[in-house]
Amino acid sequence: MDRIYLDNNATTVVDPKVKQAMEPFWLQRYGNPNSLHRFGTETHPEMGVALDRLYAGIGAADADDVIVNGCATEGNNTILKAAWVDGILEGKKSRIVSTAVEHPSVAHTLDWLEQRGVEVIRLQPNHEGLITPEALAEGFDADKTALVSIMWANNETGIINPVKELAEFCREKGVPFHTDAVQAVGKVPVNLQEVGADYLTFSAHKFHGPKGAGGLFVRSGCSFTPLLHGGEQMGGLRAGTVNVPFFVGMGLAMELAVDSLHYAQTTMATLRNRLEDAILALPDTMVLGKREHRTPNTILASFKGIEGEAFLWDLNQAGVAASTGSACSSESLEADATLRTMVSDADLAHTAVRFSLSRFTTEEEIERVISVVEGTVKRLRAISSTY
Ligand code: C6P
Repeated sequence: MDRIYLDNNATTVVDPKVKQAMEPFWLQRYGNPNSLHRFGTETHPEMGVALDRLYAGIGAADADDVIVNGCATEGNNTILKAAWVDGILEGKKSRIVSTAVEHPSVAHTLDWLEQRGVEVIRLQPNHEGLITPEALAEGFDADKTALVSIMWANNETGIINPVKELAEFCREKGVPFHTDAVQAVGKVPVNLQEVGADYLTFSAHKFHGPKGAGGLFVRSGCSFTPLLHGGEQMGGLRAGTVNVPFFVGMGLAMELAVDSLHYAQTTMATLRNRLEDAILALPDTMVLGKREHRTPNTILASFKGIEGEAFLWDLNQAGVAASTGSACSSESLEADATLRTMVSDADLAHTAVRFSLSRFTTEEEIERVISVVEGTVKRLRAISSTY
């Protein structure tokens, strides 16, 4: 039985073209790019191409910085801690404004900063799961705020925030704006010429690149304090020997993701909708967030009377991989943050399952998942004590 992978918000398969592009940098061209001999310098052309692809992929201008790093968790930590160092420790500001539904790499960093005296405001999404400019504006104090950090698209629901308007609001107030765009790249256009974010994070393994590679955009003229000090790599903005194969792979993965945007928003969305319609055709089910507000690959569905973990177990037995929410909280039995915020019924929040597609998901796979889901729901409800 072939396995079916519908957990692409956790990570994605590496595109074979990406794997191939990384290949020469393991055994042949393994030099340190900072070395002056040929082993080092022969890595430069592909690294240059990769960087160009990253700039083009997110619409960064030449004067901006795109810092290649280890993952989005690193990018998010870097920016939040830089805001603490630059804006807060120096006594100019006291506050970071974010949301109650950020990924743990933002949420737990904010908790850590809070324990060190930073005032953290966590905005609640509205009934549609969106963080609106009105919610941001309410009680906003530009004099106190060192940074606003609001995710572009939520990893659990796929809900897309109005980042253009949020960034504009911050620009008008003169407060820097960061967005975690991990779940946006390759699913919606991410163009920093149009969206005036000052900082943006992304992660290669969410768009068919390698795990352990990410990027941090810093707009020209915005203040920046590196997290890692040491060598002069990345122009001194992120010390540490550059991981050349991952760098090259991420660049190509970005280009392929952007080239596939139309496919993602049409064919992939159609497959997602087919699965979603089949789920909603079952009694007592719901999907969080309006379709038009979501990334084209994500469904967070609730099945009354069925524990999310039990559902996943059964799906797994049938060869289907999904998740109950974000992969890094999957060992916790607590309903996750996004769900607790959006669903008032605690029982319903425990029944959620996330299905996330990729551009490699096929129609046959979706048809098989539908029949597995239908069978699983019937069986688990028959033995449920709450249904
Ligand atoms: N979310 C999920 O199952 P890393 O792994 O550091 O490259 O990415 C972290 C990260 C940051 N922001 C968002 C919005 C994310 O979705 C993730 C990764 C996965 O939802 C794994 S926990």
